[in-house]
Amino acid sequence: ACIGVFDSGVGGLSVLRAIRALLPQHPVLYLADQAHVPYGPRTLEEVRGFAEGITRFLLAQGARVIVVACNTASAAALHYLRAAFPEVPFVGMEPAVKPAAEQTNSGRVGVLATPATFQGALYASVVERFARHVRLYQDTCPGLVEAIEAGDLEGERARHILEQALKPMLAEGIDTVVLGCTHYPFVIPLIQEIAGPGVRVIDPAPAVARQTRRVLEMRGWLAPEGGRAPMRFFTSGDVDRLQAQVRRLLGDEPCEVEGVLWE
Ligand code: DGN
Repeated sequence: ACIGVFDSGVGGLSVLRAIRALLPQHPVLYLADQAHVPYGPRTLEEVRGFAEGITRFLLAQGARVIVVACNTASAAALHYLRAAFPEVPFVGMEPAVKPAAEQTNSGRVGVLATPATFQGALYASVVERFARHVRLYQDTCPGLVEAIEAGDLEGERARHILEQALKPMLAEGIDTVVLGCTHYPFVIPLIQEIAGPGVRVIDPAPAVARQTRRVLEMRGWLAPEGGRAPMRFFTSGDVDRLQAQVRRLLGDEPCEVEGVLWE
């Protein structure tokens, strides 16, 4: 079965990378909604509208499972998508507070995500579940998604944003950082450098890939292992730009990008 993956931009490539490592035999469609990036500051209704149009497009292209590889879109639209497309299995993102709560020694955990993710009901339910076990420190890292979209993975801009976000949390004694935005795994080296070797950084992508595998298995859609199925990339923005971004972020995977518009 073909797996459809989408994000506002290149963040979902961190999830795609993990899906590719676990399920190389499954074809993948990846859509970056770069005409509308960043999603973080938008209203929930707006993001819901984008997510619905993208899902329709990916299904029309042959996707059977949809991975919402964006915390913001998951927070805004996952319930809505499941109701709108009841026959389609969706895999979504949620800030990985659970593994953080299990692993922290200091009981203090930093969470980096977009404003929309922090405002959503999904995050509120996570906080409620774990508030008794851990103290959570939040930051929205304004500008970091844009910096990563621009390819700034270790420059001054990204470093400054991350220092502003992490220093106050580190002063409070966090020993674990949860990446609640799929763009952020691309700056893990920088986060680790600022936070120091004693701080654990949690990238949820491998868990999302395992969940995707479970969903395929449950439906009887898991393809036998062997071979590498093709991938197709789409953007609502600039085709050459996404092509260069995929090359830079994913390395050796061959990649052809197509432009796309949807209702
Ligand atoms: N990559 C996205 C997320 O995980 O929240 C969205 C980032 C954005 O568009 N602001």
